[in-house]
Amino acid sequence: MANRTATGAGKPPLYKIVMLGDSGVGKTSLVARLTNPDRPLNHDISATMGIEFDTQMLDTPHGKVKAQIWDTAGQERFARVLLPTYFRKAKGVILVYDITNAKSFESLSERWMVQLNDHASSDDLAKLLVGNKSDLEGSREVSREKAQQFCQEYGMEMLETSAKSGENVLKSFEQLIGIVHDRALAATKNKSGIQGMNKAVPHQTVNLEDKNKDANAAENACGC
Ligand SMILES: Nc1nc2c(ncn2[C@@H]2O[C@H](COP(=O)(O)OP(=O)(O)OP(=O)(O)O)[C@@H](O)[C@H]2O)c(=O)[nH]1
Ligand SMILES: [Mg+2]
Repeated sequence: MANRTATGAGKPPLYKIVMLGDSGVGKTSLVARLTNPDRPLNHDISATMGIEFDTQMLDTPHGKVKAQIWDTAGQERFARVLLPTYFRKAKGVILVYDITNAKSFESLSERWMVQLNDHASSDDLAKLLVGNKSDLEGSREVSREKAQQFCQEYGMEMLETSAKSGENVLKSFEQLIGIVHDRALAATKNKSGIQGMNKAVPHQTVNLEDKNKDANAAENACGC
């Protein structure tokens, strides 16, 4: 969701991004670390049952933007009915797995990418893969290589994070929102380019028998 012009001065643009992944991978913990960096990780956190969202100002190479981060429920019984709402007007998605839980990684292709393709127009959606719980290296079940293969297959970047230590948490959100913002800027540019062309070439009827007029029209039409 971008409810402001991406290039306009004044209020920063607002984009909706969605956290997806199995229950327990750490989606809520990642959002909590982002929004309250100094608060210690809560191990007794309860499963998300519906939708929670937070907004957070983030820096991108092209200025500040506001992210509206939708933290979703990983548990199937909560997630199923809410999926269309999760994806509605979303501009970016963070796909989260737990590096110590192979099943949570398999779920990405078996479950979450399927849902994403069913409910979202995938071309519009910027995606980032996040392997969370990097502080638990000793219990790792998912290698970086495996995750990188997934990224190549689906065309996205990846980062490993720890909601416990804070490693790469801000970087992940900034990286995704940077892609989202760049796309919005490019779309705005294209739009104004097309409008500019339309202005340069107002509706006109070309008399094909008049060779001079014909040449002028062709010159105008190419926009050069
Ligand atoms: N060691 C470690 N534990 C983590 C990390 N991130 C989350 N946890 C723990 O993992 C458990 C689940 O975290 P949540 O943030 O509730 O997971 P979730 O993905 O939001 O789960 P649902 O809301 O059920 O979809 C909690 O006990 C967290 O404290 C991390 O980076 N490292
Ligand atoms: Mg949660």
